[in-house]
Amino acid sequence: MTATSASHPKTPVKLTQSPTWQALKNERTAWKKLHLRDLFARDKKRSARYSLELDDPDETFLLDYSKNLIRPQTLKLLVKLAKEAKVEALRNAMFSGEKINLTENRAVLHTALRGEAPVKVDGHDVIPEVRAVLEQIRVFADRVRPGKWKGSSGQPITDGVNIGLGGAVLGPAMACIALKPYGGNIRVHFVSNVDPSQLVDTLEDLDPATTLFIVASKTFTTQETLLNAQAARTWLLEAAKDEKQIAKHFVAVSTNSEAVNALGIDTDNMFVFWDCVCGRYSLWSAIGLPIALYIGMDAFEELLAGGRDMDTHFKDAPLDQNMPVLMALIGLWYTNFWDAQAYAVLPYEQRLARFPAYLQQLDMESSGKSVTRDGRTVSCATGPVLFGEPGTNGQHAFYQLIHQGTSLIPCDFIAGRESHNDLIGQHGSQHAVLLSNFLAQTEALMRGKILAEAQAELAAEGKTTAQIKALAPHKVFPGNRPTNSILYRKLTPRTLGRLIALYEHKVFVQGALWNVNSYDQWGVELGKQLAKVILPELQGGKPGAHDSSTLGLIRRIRD
Ligand code: G6Q
Repeated sequence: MTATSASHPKTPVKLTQSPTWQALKNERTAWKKLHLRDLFARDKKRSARYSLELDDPDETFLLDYSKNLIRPQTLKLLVKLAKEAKVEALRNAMFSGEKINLTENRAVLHTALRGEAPVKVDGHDVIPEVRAVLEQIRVFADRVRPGKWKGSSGQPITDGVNIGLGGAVLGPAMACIALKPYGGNIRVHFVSNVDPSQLVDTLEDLDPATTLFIVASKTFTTQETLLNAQAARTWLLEAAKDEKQIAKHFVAVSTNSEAVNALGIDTDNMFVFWDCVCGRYSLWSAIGLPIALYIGMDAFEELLAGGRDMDTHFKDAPLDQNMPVLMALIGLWYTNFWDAQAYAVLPYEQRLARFPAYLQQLDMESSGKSVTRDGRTVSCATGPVLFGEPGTNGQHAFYQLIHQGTSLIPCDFIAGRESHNDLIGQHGSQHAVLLSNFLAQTEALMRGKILAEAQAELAAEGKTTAQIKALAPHKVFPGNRPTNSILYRKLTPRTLGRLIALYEHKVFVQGALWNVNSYDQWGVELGKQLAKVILPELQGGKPGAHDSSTLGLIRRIRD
C-alpha cells in the first residue's frame, strides 16, 4: 500500500460534544451509588466476564480488568466512543505505514520493526531494511559475545557501555534489567546524564582494553550524549594511545551518518534506524543493540515476537475484547470522568524496576499534549501523571495515599506466576509471599473496609468503646479504588515484548481518542534549545535577558 501524506481518518470535531460523551457523564453520576464490593457480590462471574487472555496455553498472558469501576453499560459507551473516534481506522493507518505523525510528516514504524508482512512507506517496503539491520546486529552480537571481536590489546570485550538519552536508553536499560536471567558474558552499563558523575562512576571499574561503547542517538545532535561520547573517547585514548583503536571500541546507533563520522566513529560500525521510529518506541530497532549484546540475538528475536503477538491481538480482536483498547478506554474513563490525575504501574517483579520509568516516557511524552492533531486546543484532560515502583516496596511507601488519600489513583498490578529465583523460607515459597501481597492489595483497594468492620476488628482486639469510637474512622478504607491485574507465566523475553507492546498500543488508542499526536515531543525539543542559550552565560559570557530568579542563580553558580 502506498503511503498517503498526512492521510488519517478524521475524528469528530469534538469527541466531548458527542452524545456518547454526555451519556458517559450520566454514567459517572450513576456510579456515585455503586460500589465494586456489591457488584462482585452480585455477579459471581464478574472476573470471567472482565478478563482477557492471549490465546497461548504455554505462556499465560492475562488481563483481569474486573476490579475497575465499570459495568456493562459503562463499557458499551466507552467502546462506542472508540468507534466514534475511529480508533480502528487510525490503527490500520499506522500498521500500513501511513504518515500519521502529522507534525513531522512521518509514518510511525515501530510495529514494522517487529513485523513480517510488507509495510510500504512512500511506495517502498521497509521490511527488508529492517531485517537487514537485524542481521547486522546478529553478526555483531555473534562476534562480540563469544570474544571474537577484540579490543585494542587483543583481548575480548567484557563490558558494553551504552551512551544515550531518553528513548535511546530507557527501553534498553529497562529490558536488560528485566531479562537478567538471559544475560550472557557481556556486562552492559547505561550512561545518559550529562552529570559527569554518571560516566565517571561507570568507568571507574572498567578496563578500556575490554570496553565497547555504543553511542546511541537518533539525531546524533543531543548535546548530553555527544559530550559523554567525547569524554568516553578521551578516556579510551588515554589508554589506547592510537586513534585507530577507536574503531574497535566504538559503535554508533543513529539515523545521522555524517554526525557519526564527525565524532570519529567509523560508519562501518554504525547501525541505522529510521526517522519514522520515535525514540520512545525504538527499543525494537538497532537501539536495542545493547539488549542483543546482553541476551543474544535469538532471545532478542523472541522479544520482537512478543511485540508481534500483541500487534496481532490489537489488530484482530474486536474492540470490546481488545486488551490495549480496553485499558485505554478505562484509563480515559478515569481521566475524563473521575478527574484522576495520576496513574500507578506496580510490578510485583523486582526486575521490572525500571518499567514504570520506561512507561513514564512512553505515556507522558506521547499523551502530554494540549493541542489536537489539527492544531486546536484539546477540550478535555489528556494523559495522567504516571508513576510506580515494584511491589512490595511501594506498599511501604506511597500506597497509603492510594488506599486512603483523597485522590483516585487507578493502578496496574503486574506479576508473574513463576519466578526465576524462588527461595524457600519460613513461610514457604518467597515468590508466593510476593504474589499474596499482589492479590491482597488489589482486593483491599477494591473492597475497602467499612466502619462496622473496623469497629469489629477493634473490639476483637479488646479495645474499649471509647477507643473504638476514636480509632475506627482512621481504619475505614473507602474501597472502590480501581486496578487492572496483568498476570503472565514468567518474565521471558517474549512476555516482556508482549507487555511493552500492550502499553504502546494503549497509549496509541488514548492518543486516537484524545485526538493528539502521540509521536511528536516538542517539549523535549524545547529543553534541547534552551540549555544552549544559558551555557555560554554560565561560562563567563554576558547574561542575557532572563527573569531575576534565573539571573540570580546564574550569578551564584558563576561566583
Ligand atoms: C523520545 C524523544 C526523546 C529522545 C531523546 C534523545 O521519543 O524523542 O526522549 O529519545 O531526546 O534523542 P536522540 O536519540 O536524538 O539523541
